[in-house]
Amino acid sequence: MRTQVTIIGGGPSGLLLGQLLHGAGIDTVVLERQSKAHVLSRIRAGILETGTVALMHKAGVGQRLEKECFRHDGTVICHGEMQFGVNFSERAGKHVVVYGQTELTRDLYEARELASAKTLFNIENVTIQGADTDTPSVSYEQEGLTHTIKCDFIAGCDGFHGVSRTTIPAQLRREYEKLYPFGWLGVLSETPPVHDELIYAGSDRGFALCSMRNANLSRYYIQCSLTDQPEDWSDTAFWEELKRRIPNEYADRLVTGASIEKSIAPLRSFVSEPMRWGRLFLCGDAAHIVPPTGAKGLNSAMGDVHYLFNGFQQFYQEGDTRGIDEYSAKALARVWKAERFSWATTKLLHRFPDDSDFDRKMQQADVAFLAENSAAQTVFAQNYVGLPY
Ligand code: RFL
Ligand code: PHB
Repeated sequence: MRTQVTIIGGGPSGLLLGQLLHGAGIDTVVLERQSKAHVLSRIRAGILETGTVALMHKAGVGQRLEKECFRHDGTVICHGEMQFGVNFSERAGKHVVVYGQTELTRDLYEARELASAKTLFNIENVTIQGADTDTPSVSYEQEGLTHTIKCDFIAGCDGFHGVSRTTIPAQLRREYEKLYPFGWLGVLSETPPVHDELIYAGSDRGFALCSMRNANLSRYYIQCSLTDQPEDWSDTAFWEELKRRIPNEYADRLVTGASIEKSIAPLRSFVSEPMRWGRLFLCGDAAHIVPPTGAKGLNSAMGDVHYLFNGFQQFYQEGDTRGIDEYSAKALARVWKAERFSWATTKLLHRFPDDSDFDRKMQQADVAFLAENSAAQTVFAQNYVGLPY
């Protein structure tokens, strides 16, 4: 088989890149290790920057999003009983929208099918050959048979645990990592959200986040120990702990119900540089991970897609390699700022087990400063709505 761009990974990065390339008349094959049902059952990000929404429109897949998303002009931040709002529209001139990653992924799969673009599911043992030559290829196994795709370029959109990053020789790669001493326990429930904006809450018992998917679907998170398992937390225990971490005003009106999904995610900051080796380009979680506190994971992945698509388009339409040559540096410049914001917001609101009394006072002073200072709120809002591409 032959294609122009082989895309490894059928998550949001691979699918959006594929759709944009299709629109530009560039042929792709997407290789996905899981089944489509499995990919669509993963509950992940919920907040989209306006840049991400614009990319969905550019790819021609923005109609349902436009109709069903919820516009958020600000968020609530709390510490104990202290709370304040940060208004994104006033401070940064932009808003964000609530639209689940699951829905975005579903829209992209539908569009890919409509376009009759090739996606292979349940494929195994993907390997990349000749990435540093002019004749790269990708091999994979399906139903016991090995197949090879020859191509011009390979987009490694296969997430943190994929094969693309580690195909780059270790001596050419530099990895930066920070592990956090806690995770997030997330619950999805068919209950109305407690508030019409997200609530980011720091407390002496640890962090909590009240988020949502729609008027009758709520997403809540609490900081938990890395040794906890989802089964350790009954629904009742989860709701009780959440209520203890948010101001009484919200705890009193929280509507609880049975969880329909419950999972724990560890928190990690990670960047692998560079994001290119020859004709292999890393994109999204394959190259970088953030703790979810700033809602930057999916949105940073989409930023990469923007730069990579422009590079490929310039190459195929104008024979100009400048875009692909600059891809890694441009994507990393934006990624590191999202890393900084996610790390800073995590530090601002979580309870770190080793924190001294002094560290706790510093954290409280940071939150108080943000509550009182309009310049600090502007900086927060500009980062939250997404830095320009
Ligand atoms: P994905 O979504 O991980 O997609 C990668 C795809 O590649 C496939 N794959 C392979 N396919 C073929 N061969 C291989 N060898 C392969 N190895 C892997 C995988 O099956 C998968 O389908 O990466 P992508 O597209 O870059 O998208 C990034 C986003 O998914 C990610 O940044 C966010 O979801 C991060 N994230 C969150 N971000 C937020 O902004 N808010 C959140 O609340 C939030 N929650 C989360 C998250 C990530 C999580 N992970 C990765 C464990 C919760 C979790 C649990
Ligand atoms: C979510 O709704 O899943 C969500 C929202 C905001 C975040 C993280 C997760 O910062």
